[in-house]
Amino acid sequence: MPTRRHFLHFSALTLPTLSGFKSYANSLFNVQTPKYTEGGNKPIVVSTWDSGLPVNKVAWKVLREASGRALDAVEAGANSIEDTLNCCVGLGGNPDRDGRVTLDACIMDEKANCGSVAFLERIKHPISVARKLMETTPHVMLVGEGAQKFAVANGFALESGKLSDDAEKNYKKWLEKSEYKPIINIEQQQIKAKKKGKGGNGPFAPNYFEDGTFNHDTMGTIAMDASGNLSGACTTSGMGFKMRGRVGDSPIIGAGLFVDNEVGAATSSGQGEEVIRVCGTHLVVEMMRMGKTPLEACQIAIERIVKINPIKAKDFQVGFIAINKAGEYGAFSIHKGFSYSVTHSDDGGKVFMAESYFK
Ligand code: SD4
Repeated sequence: MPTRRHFLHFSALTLPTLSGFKSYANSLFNVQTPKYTEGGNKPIVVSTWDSGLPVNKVAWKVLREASGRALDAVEAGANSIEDTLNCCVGLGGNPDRDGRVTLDACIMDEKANCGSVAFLERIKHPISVARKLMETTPHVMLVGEGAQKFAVANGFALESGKLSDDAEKNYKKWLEKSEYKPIINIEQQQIKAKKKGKGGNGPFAPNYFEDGTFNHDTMGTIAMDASGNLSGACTTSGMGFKMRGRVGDSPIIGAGLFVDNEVGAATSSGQGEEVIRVCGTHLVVEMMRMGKTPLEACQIAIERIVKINPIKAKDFQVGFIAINKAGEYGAFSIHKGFSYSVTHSDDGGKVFMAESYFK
């Protein structure tokens, strides 16, 4: 069962409720677990979540051309979801606890060029700002006001900062229960608050939304083009109702995204703090360098996270996806429910359910 909320951008037009959205999503996509990875897929694009399927579709238009570049493909894919209304990517996403949407994104190409923006406000396409930074400056990362200034100086429009209707509604609902003051050892209290949807409205961000789904849904996209070159992009509004200024793994090279053109690429979604702790996607790629398949490499990285605190891991989600130079792909998550989208032909792609540590 996909548990994603990205489909709100479809539901805004056609579906009034989350349950309606879920059954709509199920009827659209054949969610399944692959028995094995398939080799030799080139070009290929893989994205986090079932909402990655339309993202892949956009990326595929670039990749299916002999001269199509993976970097252009992942940027176009990221732009497409940044343009849609959804909870977790782009300016329509859920705000921080101060009611402001702050965006994180990064991009990396086959030559280890990388660009990243974090805590960026009122700019529609953070992934393109990250690419601009990568291609026109000696820097890798810009944050906050400086990132916004750079974006505007490079022709990106400064948007109004007004919340989307969905985000406004979600924020008001969150405010009803929010506790703004930091609580020491809140994680322990969250573990005790086992009841899904109840725990976590502390100083950081709720682990779960009211409907019981995990609070995160970043778009990570990794691709290999017809020339065999790899690139990746990761874009998000981060965890909903996060502390102001909080930055997750998504804009951090080696955490939310890593590409090594000799080996493979990986990206992540989930509770960023836990991914940062183990340099998650760098770990996945290094495991592939040592000969592990993408699936095995993702599993090893998840096990590394769980091992740090197996009790705490029961209450947060992290998922990794990876591809290697042979065109194999794989994914693994801590909990059930992490879907991912794979496209390597004109057939429209497929959604798979990742295997998970907790069954
Ligand atoms: C974060 N990893 O900000 C990102 C968010 C994510 O789903 O996946 N959100 O920690």
